[in-house]
Amino acid sequence: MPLNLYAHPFSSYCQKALIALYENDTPFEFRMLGPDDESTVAEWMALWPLKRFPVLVDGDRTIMEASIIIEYLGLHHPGPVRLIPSDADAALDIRLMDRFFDNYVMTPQGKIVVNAIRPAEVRDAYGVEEARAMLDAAYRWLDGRMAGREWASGDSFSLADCAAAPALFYADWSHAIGEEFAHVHAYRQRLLARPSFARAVDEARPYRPLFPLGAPDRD
Ligand SMILES: N[C@@H](CCC(=O)N[C@@H](CS)C(=O)NCC(=O)O)C(=O)O
Repeated sequence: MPLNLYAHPFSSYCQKALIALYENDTPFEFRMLGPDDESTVAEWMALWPLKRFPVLVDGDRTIMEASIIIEYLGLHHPGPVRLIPSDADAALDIRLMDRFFDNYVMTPQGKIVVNAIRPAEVRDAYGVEEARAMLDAAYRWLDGRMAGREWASGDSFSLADCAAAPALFYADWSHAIGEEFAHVHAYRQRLLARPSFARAVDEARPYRPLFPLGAPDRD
């Protein structure tokens, strides 16, 4: 039975999981969550009533949360690219960076985007200011961290980079990474050049008009 991924190509968390699948050429079926796919949407809502995607189904197992999907793939469908090393200490730092990108980059950037699609009377200007401040702090810290590094943790591409790629991609659209953060810009470019993420970005291009803040005319 093939792996089934309930996802949308333009979703940042789905791209995070897709990068892991593409890194290892893992076969799977893409279950599109879109307005024209009502029965797939109904299946997904039954699987995960919290209504968040991606969701991976492997036989009788349902796996939620992009990080856990990547951990699961490493355990049950491993390929040549190990995104989480067996060395526990090295894995700890990778998980820290994964949390960093989810909590301090993806989350505040999502707040800015969600605020833009709310009705004007319930917009949260204060929350958006907080999100922008968090992103600036995250960019500053990451810039120091990335000095002299190729990837977010250790010497090779990992779970942390799967999280970083869509997080920095969309964060730069929502709240531009300052020019002074040269190491973050260089890292974002390296992520864009990684074939697994380049593929995810290409597959999502047709959906750019959906970006609530207006997608810039660049990657
Ligand atoms: N913590 C979840 C977050 C997943 C998430 O928020 N996904 C977004 C799409 S990028 C979503 O489901 N949005 C639907 C909604 O907010 O209603 C993960 O890591 O997978």
